[in-house]
Amino acid sequence: MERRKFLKNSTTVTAGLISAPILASCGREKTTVAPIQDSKTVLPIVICTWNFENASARAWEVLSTGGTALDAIEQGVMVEENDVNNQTVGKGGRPDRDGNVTLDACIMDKDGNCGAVLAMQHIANPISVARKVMEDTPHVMLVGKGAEQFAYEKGFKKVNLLTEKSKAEWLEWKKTSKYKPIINIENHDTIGMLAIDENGDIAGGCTTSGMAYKMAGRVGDSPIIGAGLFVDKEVGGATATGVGEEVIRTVGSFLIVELMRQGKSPQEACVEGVKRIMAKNEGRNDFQIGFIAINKKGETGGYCIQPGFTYRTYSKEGHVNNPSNSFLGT
Ligand code: SD4
Repeated sequence: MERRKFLKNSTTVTAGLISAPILASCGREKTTVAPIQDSKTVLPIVICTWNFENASARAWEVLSTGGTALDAIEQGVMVEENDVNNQTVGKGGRPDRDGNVTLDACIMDKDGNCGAVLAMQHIANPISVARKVMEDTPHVMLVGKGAEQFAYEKGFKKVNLLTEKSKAEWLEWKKTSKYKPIINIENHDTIGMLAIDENGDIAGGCTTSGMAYKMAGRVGDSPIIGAGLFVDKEVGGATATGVGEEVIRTVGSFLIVELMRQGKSPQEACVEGVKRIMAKNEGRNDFQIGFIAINKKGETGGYCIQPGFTYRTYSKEGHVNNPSNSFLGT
């Protein structure tokens, strides 16, 4: 807690220019951060996985009225958490194979502070609980009952996350599935979001109900910092959607940020991230993973394994759905 306050007070950021020297995101040593110099930079900007128009529009509302990237992320992804028609996020999410809806989310700010909740039940907005973990506790992750208890202490209400639609589908699935989770191409719609505000500050978030009909207790990449999400103000950020086990194995989002640090564009970094995963899964074409990335200048990229992946960008230059190329063809 104290270290976080100290970090916040030690960092001065002005529009489009990060002053130097400032503390590194790990917070333990001094480092010099090069100012953002590209005059063509389009900031603020928000991007998110898939074609989530309403979520990105909400985040843009926050950014375009001078709000912080962190607030934009929380408010933006909450739109999907609250949308019962999105069966991969929040209320309305598909349950595990025993019928429990368990939610995963994480959030990360410009200073490398982060918070996550894993396999949490009965709480509609896991992204907000993750933010509270980040801001009000000395920890990064709270899991299961502990996360739920913490949420109640913070004033979150107990809700039934299993809608009639998701329940009916689950009962149907049980008839023939032999308890095998669905890891196919169609099962997507997790939201990962990255934003840079008008001060040049970056933040990211990721929230999901995870793989449909997973084993009880299973957690994927989405709430794992470095796997489902990573941001570093010196470089940019990345987030993932798809089969979490493969993203965890490659520490996918961290990898993409590191590739950008080494000089790759966001697009090149996402392509390389997908290639690394495919190199470990030679011959497989039955699963989906998509990455999106942004660098600190506001340049963006997205790439995935299967055709059909898109990501949204929203800046003052417009509200754009970006169909992405894919490893297995467009
Ligand atoms: C998971 N990555 O739990 C998530 C699932 C996902 O769209 O992204 N679905 O593995």
